[in-house]
Amino acid sequence: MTIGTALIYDEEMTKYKLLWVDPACKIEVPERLTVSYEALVRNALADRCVSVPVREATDTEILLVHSEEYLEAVKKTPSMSLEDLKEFTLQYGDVYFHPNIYHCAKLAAGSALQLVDWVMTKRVRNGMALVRPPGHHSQRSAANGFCVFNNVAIAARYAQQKYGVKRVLIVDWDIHHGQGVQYCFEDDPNVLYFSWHRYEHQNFWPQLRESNYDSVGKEKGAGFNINVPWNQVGMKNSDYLSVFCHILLPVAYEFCPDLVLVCAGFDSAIGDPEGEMCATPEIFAHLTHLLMNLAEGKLCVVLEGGYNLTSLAQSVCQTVQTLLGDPLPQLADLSCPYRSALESLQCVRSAHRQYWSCLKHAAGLPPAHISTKRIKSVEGEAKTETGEDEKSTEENVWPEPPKRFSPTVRAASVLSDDVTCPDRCKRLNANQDVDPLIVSKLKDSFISDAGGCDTLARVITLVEKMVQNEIRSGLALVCDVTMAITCVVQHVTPDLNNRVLIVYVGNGTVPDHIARDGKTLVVQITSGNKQEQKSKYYIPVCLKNGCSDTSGFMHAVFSLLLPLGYEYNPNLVLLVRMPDSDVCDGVWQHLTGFLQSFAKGHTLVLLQENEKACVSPTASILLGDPAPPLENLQAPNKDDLNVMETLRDRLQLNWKLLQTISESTAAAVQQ
Ligand code: XS6
Ligand code: ZN
Repeated sequence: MTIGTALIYDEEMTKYKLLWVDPACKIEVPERLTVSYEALVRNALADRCVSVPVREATDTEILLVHSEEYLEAVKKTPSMSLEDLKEFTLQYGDVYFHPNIYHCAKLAAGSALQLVDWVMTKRVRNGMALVRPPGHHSQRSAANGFCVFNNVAIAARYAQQKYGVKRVLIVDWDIHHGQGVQYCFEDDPNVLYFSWHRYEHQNFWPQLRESNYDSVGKEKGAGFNINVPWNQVGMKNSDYLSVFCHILLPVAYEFCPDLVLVCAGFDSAIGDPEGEMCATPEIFAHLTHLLMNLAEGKLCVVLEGGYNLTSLAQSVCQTVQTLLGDPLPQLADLSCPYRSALESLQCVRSAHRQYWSCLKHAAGLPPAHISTKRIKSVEGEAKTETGEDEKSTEENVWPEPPKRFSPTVRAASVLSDDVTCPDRCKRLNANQDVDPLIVSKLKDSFISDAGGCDTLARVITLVEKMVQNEIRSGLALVCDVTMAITCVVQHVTPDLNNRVLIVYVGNGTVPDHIARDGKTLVVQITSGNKQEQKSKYYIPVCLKNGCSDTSGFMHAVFSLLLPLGYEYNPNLVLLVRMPDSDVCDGVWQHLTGFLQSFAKGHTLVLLQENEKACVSPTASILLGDPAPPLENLQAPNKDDLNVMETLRDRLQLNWKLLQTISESTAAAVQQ
């Protein structure tokens, strides 16, 4: 199993800067790199990474994406005078040249290639490259938007060529549209490019018609370019998560990439003067985590923008810490996505529904007012692009992300001696590890049968240690799952702050008092015909062909379970698997992985005693190993889609993250 996270950084890339006055370029400073790296060192994250040296990209590699004329032109810049550099710069938009930028641009592209090399040859599982200049705006024959060579585009082509990688997913979470990446791959069905970006109906830089949602790719590449335009500033965590749950993740899983590259700009974070968005640095921990089980964990993150040095450094740390496998931060108080965000979401889903079976059922476009036409900004309303524009004086302040504490034990198990489980998963033994008080309490309230009691006592001990943050996650084989659930919930919920999310896979009945106690959210995925109970806290998802239906199951995970889990924000996740569930191991592993997003990774998996075969696959995910790829996701069954849509219709009044259409459309549909 490949472990380890690469970190690529070299001070040399701080050794160029703007040499003249240009308001458009003054934010792109060397300190962007130094503060990011220093924060990684200060937080003891750099030390935990494998430090991989940079190298220069060769001409041949640069020519994978750029023209010879352009490369030759850039090659001349190191010997240019200041005046010549200024003039050379003038032919491009929002970029500057410096005698050392060519060298740095070769190192930046080379860093992305080093990362690909180390990940593809399994010397590390994943990694991040801190580079300058950024890449995603640069085009075949043009520098643009601080970018000289298109680092990530070159890396994608290189991976295809050198390693025979077939499908590459590029996720561009920078707040600008990486039009350079789009142009490079728009007719290529083997590279799926996803970008969200500040757009404001084409009033925000680079003000391109082709950054809108209806640029879906060309010819064979139709459907493989996904643009999510943000038409308002101030987007927050719930808007970003909503796009991941309802667009990116289902499509990415259907695409099934062999490698994932991230154009990781952090100008999409709060405090950034360019993006003016409100998502907190912690969101990048989640975005990273949600991508970490694609392509068997092969994830290469490459820095793009990010201009608020505080927010940038915090966001970089959140990303790297997640790559390293630390528990995720909780995202409290996720509010309703903005109406404007929902409109964009709806437009994108509608534009892509003919290309992706996971979006087949998506609604059409919202009412006419969301046109693709540029909406001329009224003076004073939209911000002017003069550089020294009147910025709102209101300071953007946010708390520093809390430290992400890692329990010393990553995963523990309660198993009988005959069941095998990876050694890295700590076994809780009956004698040494159990508090006698717990045993006697259990005896009083629950059971007479001594054998079951011993196991339950160990389970409660495990839960207690999870609550105390001594153990991150756990798994237990129990003879009576229902009894175990009841014990765990009763043990944990007297503390009023505790919320438990129960994910119940398979048929069987969740004890009624739990399904309606209002402190526990139960999501049951099953083949049985569960009565709709019209409850906010008991949500049965009944799949016609049961849990063995991979596509239907994953659809339920993306469109229901993830949004619900994020909004509920539990302190403990109980994942229960019934013997008859028929869920296949791969799907089960991805589910287990996704649930680590919640409750700081405190997941307890309960398996019925005869489910021994899935102990090892489960433990492996709890230990942080990547899940195997899920190939061939088909369109979910039509009846199932209906069931899930009906559920969503009912629940979205209470659970706002389930919404995928804007209010105006919802109103129109109801009429
Ligand atoms: C200054 C306007 C500057 C140029 C933006 C270049 C964006 C580079 C970037 N108020 N406009 N790309 O971060 O991701
Ligand atoms: Zn940017």
